[in-house]
Amino acid sequence: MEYYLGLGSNLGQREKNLLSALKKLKQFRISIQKVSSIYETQPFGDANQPWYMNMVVQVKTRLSPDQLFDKIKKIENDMGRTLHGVHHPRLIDIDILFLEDQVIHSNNLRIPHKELTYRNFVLVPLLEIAPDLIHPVFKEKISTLYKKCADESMVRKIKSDVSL
Ligand code: PH2
Ligand code: MG
Ligand code: MG
Repeated sequence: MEYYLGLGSNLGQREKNLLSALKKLKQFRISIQKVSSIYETQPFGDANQPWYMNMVVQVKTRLSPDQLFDKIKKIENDMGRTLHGVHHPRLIDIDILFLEDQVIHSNNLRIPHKELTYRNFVLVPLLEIAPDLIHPVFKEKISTLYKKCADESMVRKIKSDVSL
């Protein structure tokens, strides 16, 4: 199954944290197919926290959404993330953005990610690797959703050609 994941870090060595998370995903035999550039991004929501590094990746795995979510929590905990509040600064945050054209609402999972269409820090990197991906709820391409997005927070490319 093909997923898109969003990664973010705003504590410690942010770029390194993103890369270690990718490594750990691979260790769980989650195959990384496409990676965006790394972007430095203004905090969305609570402004009173450090700026983030964000990126998105396309991965392939046989894991179900619940199984993948479980691995993601393991990676986040492993990497020393202790606080799970919504807007706490974090060493690493990995969010499931899409699973193909599926729409899933369960207790701990909501796919597509509920807030992705409001957020430049997700849409800009997604635009880079999946401009024509159609959001299964809004039935619009990422490129269209980005044009319609009212978010004015800053996103700037820090590093392209991220090697795996
Ligand atoms: N994650 C949040 C809240 N705000 N802002 C940026 N720029 N990047 C993030 O990854 C981010 C955020 C909650 O997960
Ligand atoms: Mg998040
Ligand atoms: Mg999260």
